[in-house]
Amino acid sequence: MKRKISIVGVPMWLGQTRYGTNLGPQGIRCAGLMERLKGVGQDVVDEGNLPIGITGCFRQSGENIKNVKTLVDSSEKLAAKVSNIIQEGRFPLVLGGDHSIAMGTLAGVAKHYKNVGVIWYDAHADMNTPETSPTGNIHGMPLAASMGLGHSALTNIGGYQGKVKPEHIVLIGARDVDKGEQQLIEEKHIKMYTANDVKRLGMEVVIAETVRYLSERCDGIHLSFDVDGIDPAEFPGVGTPVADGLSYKESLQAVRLLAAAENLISAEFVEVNPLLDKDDMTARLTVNLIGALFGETAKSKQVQRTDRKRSAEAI
Ligand code: NNH
Ligand code: MN
Ligand code: MN
Ligand code: MN
Repeated sequence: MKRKISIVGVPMWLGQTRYGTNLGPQGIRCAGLMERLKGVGQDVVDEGNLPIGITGCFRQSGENIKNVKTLVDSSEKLAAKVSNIIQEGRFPLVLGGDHSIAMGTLAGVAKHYKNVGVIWYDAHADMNTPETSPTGNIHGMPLAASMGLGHSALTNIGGYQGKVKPEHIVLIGARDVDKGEQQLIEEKHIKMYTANDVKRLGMEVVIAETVRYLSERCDGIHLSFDVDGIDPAEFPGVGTPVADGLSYKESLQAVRLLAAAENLISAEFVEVNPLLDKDDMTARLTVNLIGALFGETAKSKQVQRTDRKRSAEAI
């Protein structure tokens, strides 16, 4: 599908404790993102990184939550940016940064869509509150906050509460879910395909069911893609690796299937940490995933390679 894409990078890392996810947007760009999206004929502009101006390091308040103020400030900026992009009739492609940025993305998207559907592709459920979080890291809380649960500073981002309804969420790839999160998933009947479910059912079935489920209930679908959903053997550049993950191949299949979804309205790719990466593997494969989400196929990649070779020969 042709979409008018606006890229925005969010160099944020204070949603967790390992420096480096702030370098994610640049790592993904340097792995060739623009060239690849243009190569499949997409109208794409790169709006650069959000000026979020992190000055300090970690700060822990009295409560079990870290860096609230910094995260709220940057999320407000991101929410406004994403909302503007949608207002202009364009598709926001947000590059993280850690997963806390999803609070801002969703606050911007949900201004325009009353019933936004969310695909949360992740090893984790990110549904903690300060009461249930084992770490106090906000990147483990954005989905709860977007549902209106947790710290009031987070739930009120964008100036309103309840961006996403629990019945409009589908978790894919989960395999490290904390106790409080598991309770919430059961209590709210949140749809979840664990990494094992995906192995059992096959990704094609999972995505088909997910798109059908969300299309019946929602006016648009947002893809929140945490790259730690993929097995760390293939995606080593992440701060919280969890074994027995989804394969890169399955993930490529997932985004290829989503490329055809007309009601896909926004996407974010988060948690790439270039400092933990091996030979830029994670960044490069993330570009493959984004390319595929916007129409790259095995065939189109082949054509692009040949074209590049020809123009190199011409010089
Ligand atoms: N559940 C843990 C926490 O809340 C880990 C979250 N880490 C993530 N989430 N990377 O995607 O701290
Ligand atoms: Mn996450
Ligand atoms: Mn995760
Ligand atoms: Mn855990």
